[in-house]
Amino acid sequence: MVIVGAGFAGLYQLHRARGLGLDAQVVEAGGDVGGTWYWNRYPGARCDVESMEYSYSFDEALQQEWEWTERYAGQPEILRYAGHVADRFALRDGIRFDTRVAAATFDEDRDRWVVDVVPEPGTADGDDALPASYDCQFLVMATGCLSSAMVPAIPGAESFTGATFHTGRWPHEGVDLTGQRVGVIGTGSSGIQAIPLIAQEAAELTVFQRTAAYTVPARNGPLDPAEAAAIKADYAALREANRQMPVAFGSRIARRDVGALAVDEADRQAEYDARWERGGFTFLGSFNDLFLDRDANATAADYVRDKIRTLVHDPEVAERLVPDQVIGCKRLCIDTGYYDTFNQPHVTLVDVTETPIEAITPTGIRTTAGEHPLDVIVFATGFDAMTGALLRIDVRGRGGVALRDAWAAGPRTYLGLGVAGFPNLFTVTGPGSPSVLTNMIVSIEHHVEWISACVEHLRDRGLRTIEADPDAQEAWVEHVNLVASFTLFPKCNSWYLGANVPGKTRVFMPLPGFPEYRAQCEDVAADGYRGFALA
Ligand code: N01
Repeated sequence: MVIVGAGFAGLYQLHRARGLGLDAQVVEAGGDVGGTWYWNRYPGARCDVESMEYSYSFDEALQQEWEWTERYAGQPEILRYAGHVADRFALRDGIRFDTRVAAATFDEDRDRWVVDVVPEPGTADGDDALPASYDCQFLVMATGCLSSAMVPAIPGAESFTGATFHTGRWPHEGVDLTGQRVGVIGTGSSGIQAIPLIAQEAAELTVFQRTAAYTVPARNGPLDPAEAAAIKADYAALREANRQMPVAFGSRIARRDVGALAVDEADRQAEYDARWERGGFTFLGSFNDLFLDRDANATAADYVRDKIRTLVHDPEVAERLVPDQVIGCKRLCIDTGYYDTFNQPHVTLVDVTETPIEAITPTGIRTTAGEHPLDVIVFATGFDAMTGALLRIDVRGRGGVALRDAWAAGPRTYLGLGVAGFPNLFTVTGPGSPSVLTNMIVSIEHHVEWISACVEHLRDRGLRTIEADPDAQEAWVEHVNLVASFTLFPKCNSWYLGANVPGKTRVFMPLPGFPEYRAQCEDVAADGYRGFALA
């Protein structure tokens, strides 16, 4: 088995593959394990799922021994955790670092994949003794949903004489922004986490905002040891309760099972107040129809808009920060001190919808309203999500068909796990599975366990290949679209739809609802892998 990526998906897949006695090799572009947490080292990078829930559940001793220090773990701590897992399960010798998978070709005569690798640009040229390609029966794409960083094509970018950084490719040694004039483009989760900390260092900070985002306070702080101990006393119960949640986390603060408009104004306000004070995603669990009903959703959106007007002192700046789309349609952001940052005299907000960016010049960014002189530009402009990392690899299935061509009109998978015409290729948290709408580690564990059981099933029966049936795949794509159409998710230009990448076909990629999905996957497996051809 070749596994592409040594993030949380690749690490666990390697562990399970070895448990099955497979000869498994991970190929990783980064210099160490950790995936998204290896690359995203920007100031303030922190998980938006609480640390006691954003961690592996597959090993009781592991979850008992690891001690998280904060309610929401920061990037360095999560990276340490990934390293600990790699060491504890002796995984490092199965991982080839600083190496990128360039191509993967299915050899139909032998029913095997040939995986070509190249040294990651910017790293040492690689060890000549190591193979330039791997030959394998199973290919697992553990490539991550948000790993293909996107820098917008802005005219003149190459002329800028200062430094530029993307949040998702932040230098390991850090960046000293003290006394610098810094411009940040982008106000999604990454920008919203980085901006308050960049403001602490920079002499001047200019934030270029295209779409105002909704953000709620994280209320991060030290993890209460008593709370951690109580969870550890029956960790399995919390894990299973989370698997019953549509988003696979947050079961400790249950969603209120009533519609937002079924209660009176005072009750509604009290619910939002309580969850705003508690902090985090539970805000969107205030009522059971916030993702389903526009009017219900508007009550939550209005609540946050009012908060922004209270928190930001300058009314004009506040209005620019007030979002107008459905709340939760783009992923809700979780912040520490974001709105207060705009009360500081050295911080300027530029709305690039009102005054679009015309060009990057040698000395700054020029909008239609004038030039903003800058020493540093930070791109917090996100990722070619869900398909970007897969399609960057030249994957060719039966008949030499390229995955890029098969997905020209948007990604098509069966269960988000298999692709018709690409036998024995598995996608971990692929498009068409709940993935980014859930706690990623829960989804990763589920997929890795499903894939591992599937491989065992084939081996036990002397079978060589498994391949999604084209009809089952089409029915699955329709199912995902149908489920999404009942929600408010497709109602705005989000990266869930690919709307942030110019020219990308707009298809809603993740499937809302983890428990139903999990049941469907189990049912498919129990029914002899219904919808797959086994040979
Ligand atoms: O990326 P984004 P991100 N000119 O795509 C703007 C996860 N994550 O890295 O909205 C000007 O959300 C773009 O504007 P618009 C999480 O799942 C989690 O912040 O497209 N602006 C937007 O404001 C998250 O959702 C955590 O109009 C341009 C921003 O750049 C996902 O990663 C932390 C532009 C991109 O926002 C991605 O988050 C960080 C242009 N040409 C990330 N192009 C936590 O766990 C883009 N933008 C907390």
